[in-house]
This record gives sequence, C-alpha cells and structure tokens, in this order.
Amino acid sequence: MRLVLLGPPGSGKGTQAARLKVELGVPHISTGDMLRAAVAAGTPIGLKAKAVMDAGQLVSDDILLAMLEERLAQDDARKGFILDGYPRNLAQADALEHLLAKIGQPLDAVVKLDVPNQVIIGRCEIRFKAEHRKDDDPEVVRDRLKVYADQTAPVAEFFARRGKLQVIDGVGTLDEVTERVKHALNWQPAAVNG
Ligand code: B4P
Repeated sequence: MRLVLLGPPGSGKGTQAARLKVELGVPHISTGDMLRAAVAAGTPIGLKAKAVMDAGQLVSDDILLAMLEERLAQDDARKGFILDGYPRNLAQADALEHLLAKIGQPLDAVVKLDVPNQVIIGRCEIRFKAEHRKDDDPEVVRDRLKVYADQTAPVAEFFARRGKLQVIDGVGTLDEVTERVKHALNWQPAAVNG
C-alpha cells in the first residue's frame, strides 16, 4: 500500500499514520518528524529548518525532496509507505509524482482528513501546553492554517484530478477516524491461515 495522508496541521495525519502502519505493514514516513529529528541533531538541514518551522512556514522544496528521495530508497519502503506531511504544495505534488514514477512505485490512494479550523486550534493548544512545540503556539497555528489554505489545499485538487482522492471526516475518536480511513481504502486484514 502506497498512501498519502493529507490534511491541515493538527488534523491527525501523524496520529493516524502511526496507528495504520501496524495494520498496513508499511513504514510511516513523516516529513515533519524527519525535520524535527534534523533540528534536534543539529544537522545542517536542521539548522536551516528550525526558524522556518518555528514560524509555521514551509521548509524549502529542494531540501524536502532530497530528504524524501533518500528515505524512499531505504529497504523498508519497497513494500509501500504512508506518507504524512508531503506533499504540501503543488511543486511538491509534482515532484512526488515524478519521483514515484522514476522508482516505479505509483500511489494507490490519497486520504484527506477534514477537520474544521476551530477543532485544529483546540487540539494544537492542548499539545502546546503538553509539549511546548513552538509551531503549536496559537498565533503560529493561525499562520500554519493560512499556509495550508494558500499552498496545501490545492494539492487535494491535484490528486482529485487523478482519481486518487478520498476525503473523510477527521473529527471523532482515534478509533473512529482509523476505521474511516480503512473504509476509504477498502482495507481488509489479510486472512489468518490455519
Ligand atoms: P507536521 O509535523 O506535518 O505537522 P503536525 O501538526 O504534526 O500535523 P498532523 O496532522 O500530523 O497532526 P497530529 O497527528 O500530530 O509539520 C510540522 C512543520 O514541519 C510544518 O509546519 C513545516 O514547517 C514543516 N514541514 C513538514 N513537512 C513539510 C513539507 N513537506 N514541506 C515543507 N515543510 C514541511 O495531531 C495534532 C494533535 O491533535 C496531536 O496532539 C494529537 O494528539 C491530536 N489529535 C489527533 N487526532 C485527534 C482526534 N481524533 N481527536 C482529538 N485529538 C486528536
């Protein structure tokens, strides 16, 4: 299964991907997690990305594409992947399509989690209080939602035109949302032998 999870910041892409990877048996590839790891390790990419991320803006397309290409070349991604946080603009959507064609791994599906802005602001505020992630500061979340509306929302249309987009309601319990994603994917667990 080669899946992209789309949705605004705080819509639950990372949360759902972490649950789905077990059942789908493929790695969860989060560009947000990769960037945060680079920041924590103080790598050259991390040093460039930190201020951009803290301000709720998008890190450069070149950096993201190089990071993703390297990650998809790893052995575990040959059986598929759940991509969370990429693509975030039309240039990235185009780059992804070309990269996946080059490595012969076209996408099976794109699932978008629909969550109203007020719910997102509430979720990020809870996480801000618990984890102090700078980009969860309510002021920054408003900027991230604007970046999403301007740059990421058109990506859904990009995939809709290719007949790959499914939109689901991302409000509900974690289990409810996971079930909706699986339903959208028409996912059946493999039969247990014996
Ligand atoms: P991400 O790491 O992708 O952003 P996120 O806020 O973690 O979004 P996600 O939708 O995964 O939310 P989550 O499950 O955690 O990006 C961070 C930054 O990295 C970006 O702003 C950007 O600067 C940079 N970046 C990443 N990818 C990039 C790219 N491709 N190009 C350029 N820059 C890039 O859920 C949020 C909260 O809600 C959690 O606390 C969770 O517990 C809670 N929650 C989830 N589901 C819930 C539910 N059903 N009910 C109640 N709460 C729920």
